[in-house]
Amino acid sequence: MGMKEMLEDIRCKFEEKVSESQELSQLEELRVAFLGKKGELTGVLRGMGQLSAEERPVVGQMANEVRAFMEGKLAARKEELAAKALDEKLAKEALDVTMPGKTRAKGSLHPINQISDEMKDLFIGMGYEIADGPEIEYDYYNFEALNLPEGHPARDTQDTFYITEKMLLRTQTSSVQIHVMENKKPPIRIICPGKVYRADNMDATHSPIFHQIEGLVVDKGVTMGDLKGTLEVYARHMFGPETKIRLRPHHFPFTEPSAEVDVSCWACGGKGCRVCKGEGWIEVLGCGMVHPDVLKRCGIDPKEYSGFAFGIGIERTAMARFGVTDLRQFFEGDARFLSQF
Ligand code: 2NL
Repeated sequence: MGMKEMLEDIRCKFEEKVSESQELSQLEELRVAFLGKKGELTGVLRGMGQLSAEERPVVGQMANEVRAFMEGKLAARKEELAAKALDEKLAKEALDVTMPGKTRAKGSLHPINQISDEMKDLFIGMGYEIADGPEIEYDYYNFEALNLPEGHPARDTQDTFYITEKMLLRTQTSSVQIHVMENKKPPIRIICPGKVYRADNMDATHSPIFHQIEGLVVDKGVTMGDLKGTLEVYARHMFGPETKIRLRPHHFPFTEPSAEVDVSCWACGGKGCRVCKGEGWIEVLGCGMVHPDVLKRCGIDPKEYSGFAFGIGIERTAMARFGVTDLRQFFEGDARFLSQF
């Protein structure tokens, strides 16, 4: 076969292979196989030395044309394949804007936080500040400072989680109020919301962890009348504007006098119904005038100052407000329960 025929042969073979190629990588292989240093075209050109002086420029020109043709074919096919790849990619990534969207479940505040926030808002509106403190406390701040000395039944290890002999999980947020009284001169007007702990088994009305808000006001000339007026505002805000309150004498070691507070039933207005178990009244909190010994221990002179305090259970209030009969539901985190509030 003469050189011209060989060149034509290479050109034909190359053209066929290029048009059959489906991948950019195949094109690169063809380029190397035909036009590379050890490629077919290069092989033919190497044999040009044997040609006569007349033939050489003719074959040389033809070889150049073949090379130009092949390079042109390569570039054109490359463009075609790139366009094809892009089309495929776009088809694969096409966005169907008519597909239904993925809905995200909307969350809401936990009922305990709703009630707690509502209480905080009310007391902030009356000029109270929010005070915070540790959940792990010294025995002194949880008990001793509140007239609950060693040996007092409230300090029983049956009721309290002890960490060491002198440290425990607070059973009430009164401990925070003791810290405030130690560190600040009256007037004091604070509420202390937070988690408290009791070594109780979980049942429909008990939990080893629950939430409380305690309030404390200490100033010159604070009276039981101020306490009662404050609680009346609280009761109307939480249970409706028609709500009446009733103070029943009680005993707490840290207040004197002490009282338990009932509100008129929000369901029947006091006539007696299932909600108030026929009583017309429902107990909602405990309160009293801060015991002079408690003030004294915090460095506040009870001859100069007096104060009132109260403690409200948040779970219990939330159960009343929302008609929940099993406390455990507040702690289970079942979205079917929580989404109702
Ligand atoms: C309840 C209701 C109460 C207090 C908490 C208190 C705090 C200080 C001084 C005096 Cl620092 N009192 N808190 C007072 C009365 C009731 O909580 O049923 N507790 C067992």
